[in-house]
Amino acid sequence: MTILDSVLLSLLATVCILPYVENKAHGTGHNQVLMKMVYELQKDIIQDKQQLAQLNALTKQLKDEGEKLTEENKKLKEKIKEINHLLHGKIDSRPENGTLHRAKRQVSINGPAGGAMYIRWGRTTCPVEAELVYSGIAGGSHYTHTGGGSNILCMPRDPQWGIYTDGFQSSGHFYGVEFRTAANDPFHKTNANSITSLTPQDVVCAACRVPTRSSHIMIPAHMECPNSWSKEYTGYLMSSAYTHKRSEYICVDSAPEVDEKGGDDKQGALLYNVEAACGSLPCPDYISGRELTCVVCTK
Ligand SMILES: [Ca+2]
Repeated sequence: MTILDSVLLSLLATVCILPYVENKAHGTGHNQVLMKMVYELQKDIIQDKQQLAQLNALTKQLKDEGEKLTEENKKLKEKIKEINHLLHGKIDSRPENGTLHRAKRQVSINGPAGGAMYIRWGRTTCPVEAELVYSGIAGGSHYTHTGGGSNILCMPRDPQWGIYTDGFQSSGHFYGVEFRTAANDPFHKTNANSITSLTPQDVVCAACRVPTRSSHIMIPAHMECPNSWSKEYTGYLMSSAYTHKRSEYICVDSAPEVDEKGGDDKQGALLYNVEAACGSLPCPDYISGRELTCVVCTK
């Protein structure tokens, strides 16, 4: 018997049975009324008990479902933790881990990774939208040597040496680059400290990066970029002399700077303007003897 049952029975005794005992002299009719009241109360008690049992069952069901959900939630959290752990493990175990972390760090410092890269020959600065990676002086193979690299490199001014043996032991020699312009010199002298001839000035250079664009192209014989491309700089095509040894063609800025200490004639790699020569080149669109232009574009 529950507490509720006890309370109800006590109430029944107080309200119904005791008055019945006290008043039984009043006759059978009154007795029947009292019995009916007791019957009704018993019916109510039974109904209440049934409802209570239903409520208890429902409460238990809800509790069980709640516990089940908590358990599933816990398992789900553990699974997510496990996946995160695996992902980090995979990234960390990749061989280029160091590069990745450096790239991530770079992204947080300089914005998105990537960006177009080019060398601006003849200048130590980059155009407005580009950032300077480093500036230096051009270097390549001696104009009389048959071997060595044909490309021209932008050399930092402060070399960092590894293990070395002073004196020449190897057959690979590397030189600075000088201008060799002639009467046909097409360059502006606005950045050239009032000199009249670029010969025999050293050629400076700047490594430039455009963080907001990812492609770059040097277009020979053009001074404008295609639609939707951005012009980085225009200039003139230069290379070694045809009587010398081969080197690559580079686009030298139309208003080159001169290096303060670069005015002496020291030979080395030499750069000449490149003139169009008719034949396989489609003339008369190309005109024989004209200095070829160039433009560097990014997108
Ligand atoms: Ca010419």
